[in-house]
Amino acid sequence: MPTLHYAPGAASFCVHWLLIELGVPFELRKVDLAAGEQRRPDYLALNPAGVVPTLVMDDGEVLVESGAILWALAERFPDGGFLPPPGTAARARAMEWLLQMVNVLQPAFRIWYYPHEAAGPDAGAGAKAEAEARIGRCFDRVDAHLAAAGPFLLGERLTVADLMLVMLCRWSRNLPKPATEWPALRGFIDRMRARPAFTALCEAEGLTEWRA
Ligand SMILES: N[C@@H](CCC(=O)N[C@@H](CS)C(=O)NCC(=O)O)C(=O)O
Repeated sequence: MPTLHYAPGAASFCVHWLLIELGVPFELRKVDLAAGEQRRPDYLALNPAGVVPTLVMDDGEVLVESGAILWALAERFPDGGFLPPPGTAARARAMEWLLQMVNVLQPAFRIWYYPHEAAGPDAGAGAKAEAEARIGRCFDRVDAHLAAAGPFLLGERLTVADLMLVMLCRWSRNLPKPATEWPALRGFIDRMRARPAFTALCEAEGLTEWRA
């Protein structure tokens, strides 16, 4: 069965969630990021970037990058319905939202949590402020979209892009203005957190904050 290398609440969160939603049997292997296990040679052999998630499939195929893994799993298990049919405009829209999340929001969070990486030890405060503003502008756009065309990013259809969005909203819980302060985003988050798979996910990862 597939093995997910994960850390609680990290970028592996959305992949773990999808595996639970799909009802696919899988194994979990925890990577202790604080202890630097992601930089051990055996882990780097799987994921040279030294980050989670890594998903090792039954056939030995190794998948990295959370957005790409979500897409691959949704394709491999199409009955789960987490992507519109191939070749449709809706599927292109799902890719568009997923890439926006991964290209715009996710890097801004990396800068907010690790500002010294982007700006060096002396300019961290400026980088953090800029990242926070960028996250806020992105939440403005997503909130307006959900208010006009929700309840999910693709309207009535839940897709892997929604799982990615919830994970990133969760990461905003320590920001001065977390995602839950945007009204349409709040409604979306509450609907997503009410899913039994979300509760199972938090239990499995030992997460007590930001529950339904
Ligand atoms: N774009 C990557 C980001 C992966 C990533 O940065 N994961 C973080 C945890 S959220 C990590 O493993 N950090 C460990 C490190 O940087 O040493 C993905 O979505 O898979």
